[in-house]
Amino acid sequence: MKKDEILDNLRNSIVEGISEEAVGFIHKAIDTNIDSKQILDEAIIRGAEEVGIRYEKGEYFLADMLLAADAINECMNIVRPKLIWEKHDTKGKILIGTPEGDIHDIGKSIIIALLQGQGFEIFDLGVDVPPEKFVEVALKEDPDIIALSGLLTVTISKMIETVTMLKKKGIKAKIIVGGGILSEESCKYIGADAWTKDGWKGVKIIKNLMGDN
Ligand code: B12
Repeated sequence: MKKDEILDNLRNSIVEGISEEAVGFIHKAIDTNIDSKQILDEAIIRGAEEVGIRYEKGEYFLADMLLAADAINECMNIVRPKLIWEKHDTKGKILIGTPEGDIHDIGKSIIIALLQGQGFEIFDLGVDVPPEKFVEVALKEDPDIIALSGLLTVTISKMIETVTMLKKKGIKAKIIVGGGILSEESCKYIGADAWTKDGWKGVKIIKNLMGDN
């Protein structure tokens, strides 16, 4: 099977939510020496985007999205260790989570994998995280960056609450927010230092925030 064919099959099995098939193709992709960045960009991220399009068109329902999410997460578990390119000293500590009320975590697991691949140490608080939890762990771990991921419009108000509380407690870490609902304007309202709706761009921004160009 040609490389393009393997990536197409992988993407399709993700979109169809057939986990065993997706796992089979991801192993095939790795055995064929397809670059892990290419697997992530052309099959996993594009597959996740296609699921979103189908949902928005009314062709997919919640059950379809959950099956696709399972397939994506299984693929991420396999590809994540392959994304670790640099195994030297940690580039910095990042505390990440999806704020309270929001359970979307596909984008978050992708950005975590990208950041770990670049040598960052990650503290993942998971999903549905109350502002108090961000504060508690930020005080304990003293991260360089605090990253909030969110996909629901209502999450913006939780991001505002979280950032306000972090600043009130004197936490000096730079704050980045990420996810499809964000914009320059919402970033300003939230009080974050940066925003993005693109994983690779997010890595670049975080490196800039750390002063590492
Ligand atoms: C999959 C999905 C689900 C799955 C989530 C599974 C999971 N484990 O995550 C399930 C089925 C659970 C779900 C539930 C719901 N969903 Co939903 N879901 C989606 C869907 C189809 C895809 C999201 C996704 O994973 N995209 C792919 C990833 C790769 O993209 P991403 O998250 O944007 O991440 C990228 C970047 O943004 C960036 N990034 C992400 N986070 C971060 C963080 C940082 C710090 C950085 C730097 C970068 C970064 O990196 C990633 C890679 O490039 C979207 C539609 C869409 N087009 O987005 C709807 C969508 C987000 N869901 C929506 C809704 C309404 C819901 C529900 C309320 C539905 C319901 N009626 O119950 C519930 C809410 C549950 C809850 N409380 O959170 C709406 C939100 C509308 C809104 N504006 O508020 C959307 C937009 C669909 C729609 N058009 O209506 N959903």
